[in-house]
Amino acid sequence: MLALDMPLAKRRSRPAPGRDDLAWWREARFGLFIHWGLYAVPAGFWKGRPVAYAGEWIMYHGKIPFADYSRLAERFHPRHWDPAAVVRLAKQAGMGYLVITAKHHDGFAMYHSKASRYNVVDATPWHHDPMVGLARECRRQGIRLCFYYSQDLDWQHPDGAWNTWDYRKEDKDPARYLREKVFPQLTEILTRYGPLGMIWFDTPLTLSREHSAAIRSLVKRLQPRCLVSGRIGHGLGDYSLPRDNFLPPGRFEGDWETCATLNHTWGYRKDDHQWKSASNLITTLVDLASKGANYLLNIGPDADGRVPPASAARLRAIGAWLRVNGGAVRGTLPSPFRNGFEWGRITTRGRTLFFHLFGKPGRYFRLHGLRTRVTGVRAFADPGREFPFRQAVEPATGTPILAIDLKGLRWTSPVTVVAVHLAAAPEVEPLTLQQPDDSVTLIGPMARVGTKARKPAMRIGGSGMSENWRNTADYLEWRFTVIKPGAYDATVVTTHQHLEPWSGGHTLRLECAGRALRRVTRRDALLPGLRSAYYPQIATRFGRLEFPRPGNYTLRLRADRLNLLKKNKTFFSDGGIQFSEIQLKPHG
Ligand code: FHN
Repeated sequence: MLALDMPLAKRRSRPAPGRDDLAWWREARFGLFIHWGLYAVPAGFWKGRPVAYAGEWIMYHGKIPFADYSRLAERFHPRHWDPAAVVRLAKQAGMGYLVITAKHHDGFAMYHSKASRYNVVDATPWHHDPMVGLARECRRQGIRLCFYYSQDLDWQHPDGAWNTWDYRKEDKDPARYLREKVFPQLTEILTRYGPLGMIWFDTPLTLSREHSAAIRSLVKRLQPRCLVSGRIGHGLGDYSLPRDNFLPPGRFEGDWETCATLNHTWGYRKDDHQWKSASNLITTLVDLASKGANYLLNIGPDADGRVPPASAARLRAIGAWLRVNGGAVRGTLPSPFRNGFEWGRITTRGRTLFFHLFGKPGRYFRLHGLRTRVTGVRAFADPGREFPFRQAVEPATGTPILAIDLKGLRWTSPVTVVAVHLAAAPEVEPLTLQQPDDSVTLIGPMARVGTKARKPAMRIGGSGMSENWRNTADYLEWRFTVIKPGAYDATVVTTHQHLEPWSGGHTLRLECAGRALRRVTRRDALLPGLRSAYYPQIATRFGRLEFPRPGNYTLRLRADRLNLLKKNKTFFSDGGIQFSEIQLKPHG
């Protein structure tokens, strides 16, 4: 079964817009995604049988003829759709923008389109354009309205991509599809509903660069300040998107947004009850903010227009947390450190660092690597409560250490924030440092990519993972600081998108401190943690390294033999190693 989960627009290849058009979006950090369409009627089942994968893909995975699928419109009469309540929910959740499907891959317009009668007003007994009320409520309640528009995949139009069960692939003419449907419909949504925050394009699979460029310029001509999502393709978006539900190993560079589900589907499925917990969602929001990414979190209303109560409850729980802690998330900059921490994450605002503690801390909290002078430490939720602190330099390695006495901190689950005020903008040690829990974690974004060939083919992609590791001449190399000498166990962590095959069986060599450890990557363990849900973090134990004295070390990870099986190749993965990190932990 094909599982399409669209990646990238890897890095923004165009300069940031002159005016800061992204300012509102960066400030918001958190938005509501709404997948709503005809697919909510079958809700994941066709002729009584479940059709696997996300609900909005039912037409594709069931290979349902357009003649049959389109009849779902006759049953679309969402009596409970309440745009005021939907926008209120987004506000209660603490979100700053809302992105709703104006047209998804099934080709059905969820607004009154003149360009195609296959739309919610002309084709359903409801005869109602939900976007009119939604736009009005967004204006009234103060939230940015944005439209999702599937510009490439379209299973209704004969020239749209990927419906090859109704229409012959050879007959498809993408230019005609753009001319007859995409351009007219984009013109409609950009001229009828007032100023839009963005058009959220998706799945750029078959359109050429020229096509994507033409789509972009149409948007900018009609609404110059309207943003264009990274999935317009060909690096033409105003910001980047990793794959769905992706959490990066370290900080992103540039502007990013991770879109994510609350359960495992985007469009409503009546059998998907696997809800993420509110704690998981709050922690994920913080994780992404600390890495410089927005979080676009999805709801899939049912065919009656009701938001699943489990979704609403979770969004309200996030909102309750944000009402206290929103100032440490919204409008913040990412952590000055490129890596995350076992204990939590950091966000930044001017001269203040916000330490987001993911678990109840011990009395003495320590942080390695902050060079800037600290002027005060307070509980974010209770600024009257100050905590004593001390800054020192570890003599053997010169590592700056901040120690805070957190006695009296009221820790509230799932994340408690401590504000650390600085005398100047934060400055941190550039090398990877051993952490106070004695671990050292080496992530892709902090590696140097080297090669014995003329030029490395491998790279660390914009989302922080290794890409195109297809040549044994290429390697990854880190410099890092060890404070406590001794024996350490080395683990190499690789990953894969959970619906795609894992690429293992590569013979890797880890060279460090005069030792070489050679292993074949295999599943020795699956590491717990947020990222494992969609990108299982697969640990291969490599054995022991000795660090005889404190100081800086170099570790090189090279491949002696690459196991590049064709069957591991997918639409989005080159079939090679997807390197996540190396962990060094005290032996035993
Ligand atoms: O195929 C779509 C999918 O249905 C959904 O809309 C997601 C949201 O990011 N985008 C595509 C897959 O990545």
